[in-house]
Amino acid sequence: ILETPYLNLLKEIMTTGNDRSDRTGTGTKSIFGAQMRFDLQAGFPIITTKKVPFGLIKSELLWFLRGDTNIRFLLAHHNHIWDEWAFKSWIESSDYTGPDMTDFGLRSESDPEFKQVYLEEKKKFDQKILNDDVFAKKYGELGNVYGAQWRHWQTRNGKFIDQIQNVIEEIKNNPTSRRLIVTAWNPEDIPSAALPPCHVLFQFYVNDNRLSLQLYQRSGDMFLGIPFNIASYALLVHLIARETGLKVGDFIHTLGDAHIYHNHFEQVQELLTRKPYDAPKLWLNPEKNKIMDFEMTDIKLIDYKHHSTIKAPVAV
Ligand code: UFP
Repeated sequence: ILETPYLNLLKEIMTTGNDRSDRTGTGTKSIFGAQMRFDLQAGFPIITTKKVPFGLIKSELLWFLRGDTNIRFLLAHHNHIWDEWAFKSWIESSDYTGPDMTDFGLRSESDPEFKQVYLEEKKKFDQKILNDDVFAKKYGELGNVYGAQWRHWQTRNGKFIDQIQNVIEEIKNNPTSRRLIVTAWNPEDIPSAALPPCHVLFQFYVNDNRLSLQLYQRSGDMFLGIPFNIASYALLVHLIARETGLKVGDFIHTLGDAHIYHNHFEQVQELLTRKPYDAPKLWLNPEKNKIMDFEMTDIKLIDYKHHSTIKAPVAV
């Protein structure tokens, strides 16, 4: 069963994790330094013991790979995972004249009346991003997030580095290289980043015509974030393998602080009572060979059998 390393790591953290306070004030059980390995030949490692929304994973990864840092593309694909960051800069701007939205995240959790007002404002914001070019340019932009660091990392002399293009070239021309690295961690940008990159750096390795990838993730929310991250990077390996003419190898997921939030304990226990299904297979449109040509409909999961969704609060 492909997801066994994930289930085992959940168990390990529940039984041996350190009780720790954290930035969000929620509290976690956490361990430092953990690794999961998934053989991508054996299937696609999306978690089956709960439903993981693969559509959101696809559109987010395509967005990163386009070097896009504006939420408009995501909204056009009904993906709202990055909205709050853009919305925050809008409500803090002098152009915003609507109701007070200070601390909208926390307040909408504890105050149902405020939540309605917030959802209304958020909807208006999303519509405006989609329909108004000037507004989208000004307030849909997230700045130096993954797409920017991967595809147009700015250098001291004002030039740009396309790490993805470079690594693809290197994989093709110099497959035994030990320098096949893409980094999202740009120390210069960290102080101003709303959320410093969680997936910090990844490295490729080619052996026997198979492409493997190891990711270093500094911080992992084991219940909510990690199932997304696993599927996203597994998909990335498949896409880069397609463009470089290789088969897929392993995805190795290395974690710094691997944690389970206190308010996810019950959900984790529930998940661990479930029997995993066989992993699905990934289908990529055989007519496409370049990552930039892939669209949503060119990527599909075949036979994704899964248990039902388990809801859990997001720590912000
Ligand atoms: N987190 C993930 N995966 C991600 C992502 C965030 O697990 O892709 F963007 C979680 C990890 C942590 C929180 O619980 O979000 C980020 O908080 P911090 O910056 O304090 O580590």
